Amino acid sequence: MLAAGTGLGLAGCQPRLSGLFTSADTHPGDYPTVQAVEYMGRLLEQRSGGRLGIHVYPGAQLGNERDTLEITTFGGLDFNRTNLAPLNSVEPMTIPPSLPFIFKSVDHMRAALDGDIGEEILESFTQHDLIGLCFYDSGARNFYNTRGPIFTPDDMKGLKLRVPSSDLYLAMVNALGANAVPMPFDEVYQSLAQGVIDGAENNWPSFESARHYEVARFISLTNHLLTPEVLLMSKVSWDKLSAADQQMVRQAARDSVPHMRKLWDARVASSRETILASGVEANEVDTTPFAEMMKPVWDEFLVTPQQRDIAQRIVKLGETL
Ligand code: GTR
Repeated sequence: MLAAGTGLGLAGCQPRLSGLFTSADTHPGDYPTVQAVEYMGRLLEQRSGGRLGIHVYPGAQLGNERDTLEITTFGGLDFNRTNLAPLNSVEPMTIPPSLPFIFKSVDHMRAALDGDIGEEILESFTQHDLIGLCFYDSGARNFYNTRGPIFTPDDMKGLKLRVPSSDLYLAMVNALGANAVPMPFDEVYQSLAQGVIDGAENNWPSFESARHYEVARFISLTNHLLTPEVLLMSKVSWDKLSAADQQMVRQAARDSVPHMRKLWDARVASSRETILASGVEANEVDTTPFAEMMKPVWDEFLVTPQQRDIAQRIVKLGETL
């Protein structure tokens, strides 16, 4: 009944059972995003009397986020958990929550995405044949590298820093004086180890679980981005569901968010501890000059009135917190 039979011949893809949705994630099986979608699958199983469930393919085994997004768009995958960054070039409404320094804190990010702002962004995916179901936390991203601590933008000059495939990230890193190198997430460890790049930027759990910290021994706490994760469903799969099942899917996704946040907060703490215990040098950063340098980047990427409206509302909401 679901997208069964869309047979793409994906390597490693098990035969699709009726009622068992497929989902892709770039992270390993114990990562909070994977665990959250599996939890959602268990909710669906309970609520549908065993009729519906989700099989998550973790560890980028079905491809990097750009590839799996494309597969999801034409129905070869039912669900996809990705970051908003690879969607920046697809949907302009993903730009505001991806802007450097737009969120003051995790609470600010959660408040924005739990309300109307989040709903409007999720809605914007429909025109791309994707159903936006919910946002998950991705914490704050920091720069890390193999060379030395970053205290000021000057310290970034000439560093080759990996960014996800997003023009916004590229512009951000280049504006700070480093050389941005777009690259899929699963290639970063090797590129760091081989010296192809000097560093990257990510949250504590990704820095830890992808083992980047084993090579990049300096992390500078710039907290420059809190770009969230998103759970998307293929519209092809969605359209095959009854209205009642669509509602059940939406609700199960929503109900997985508080669970994810608990897992997330615990994972941030444990990843941070593992990294610091391994001797990685972490330094605090006065982010004022970094944020200043992002003004032209905001102007360049906030193009439409809708984008500017969302960005303004996010900033305003931050002032009330
Ligand atoms: C992580 C995110 C992944 C991926 C990765 C990246 O924080 O959870 O989905 O986008 O960053 O930088 O490519």
